[in-house]
Amino acid sequence: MQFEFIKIEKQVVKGVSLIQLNRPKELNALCLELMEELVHAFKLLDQDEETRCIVLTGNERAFAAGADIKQMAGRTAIDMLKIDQFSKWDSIKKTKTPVIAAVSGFALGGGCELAMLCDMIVASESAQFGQPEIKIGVMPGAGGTQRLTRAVGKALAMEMVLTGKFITAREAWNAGLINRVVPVEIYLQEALKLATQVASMSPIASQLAKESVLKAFDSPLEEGLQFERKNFYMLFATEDQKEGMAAFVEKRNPDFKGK
Ligand code: DAK
Repeated sequence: MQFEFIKIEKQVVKGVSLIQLNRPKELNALCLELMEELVHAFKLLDQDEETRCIVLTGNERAFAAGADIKQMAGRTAIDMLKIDQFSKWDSIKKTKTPVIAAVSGFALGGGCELAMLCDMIVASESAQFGQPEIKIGVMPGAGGTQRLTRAVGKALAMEMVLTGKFITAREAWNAGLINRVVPVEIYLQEALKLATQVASMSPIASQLAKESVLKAFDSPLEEGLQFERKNFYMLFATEDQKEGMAAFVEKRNPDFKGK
């Protein structure tokens, strides 16, 4: 598939593939076509055995300034229902490979929601996060009221959602929304460094660990613990478990094969 609104680079560093949103003039506004491409890209990389971690980025000025307002402006509720954008977001959510967002500049509306859909967020000092949908007469529709609230708590989430206030990378870090704030010159490098670390682990263990952490968001504790236990047991059926533990005993680095 040819991509117009995104770029993909496989194995940008060992085990890591990069997806870059590429509508710079529109601040990477998430038009339908871009979202379609993004769905394909995630599926492609999720099936690629060499890709053990994915980094999703934009550019220095914008990660993404939200869904494309110009494209959405004239739509009716029935149009929205028929287009069913949610299936695209749901498909991206199913990515098993760990995903790190490398965010600089604007991460607004759907852009903030897309970053929150990722498993970790590395931000540049110039990053700004916000859910400004209220200012255009709507509200967040792709997880902004749920994931943001779980990450930063009710007080800040309510203020951001009801006033459209942006928060800086530093504030986002203090609130627990993101993992790192680094100078703008190195935010992508830093995300790739973190991704390399993730990619050096057993990919099966990473996938099941990711799945288990995400389970904590939508299940009662006992159910989550049972889920975790099953995944834990399952890893003892892998060669990577044997390799990882043998490497520890033999005082060498493990060579995980994803088997
Ligand atoms: N959509 C379309 N175009 C956008 C855009 C957007 N969200 N954001 C920026 N642009 C365009 C601008 O129109 C401008 O284009 P030209 O006028 O040059 O043609 C260009 O990008 C540069 O923007 P500005 O000239 O405005 O640049 P400034 O530095 O002055 O301002 C800004 C930057 C980010 C503060 C400003 O552009 C802005 O406020 N943008 C809108 C931010 C926003 O409200 N975002 C939330 C959109 S609503 C759903 C899933 C998700 C969503 C909905 C449904 N489903 C699953 C159903 C999400 C909804 C949203 O995200």
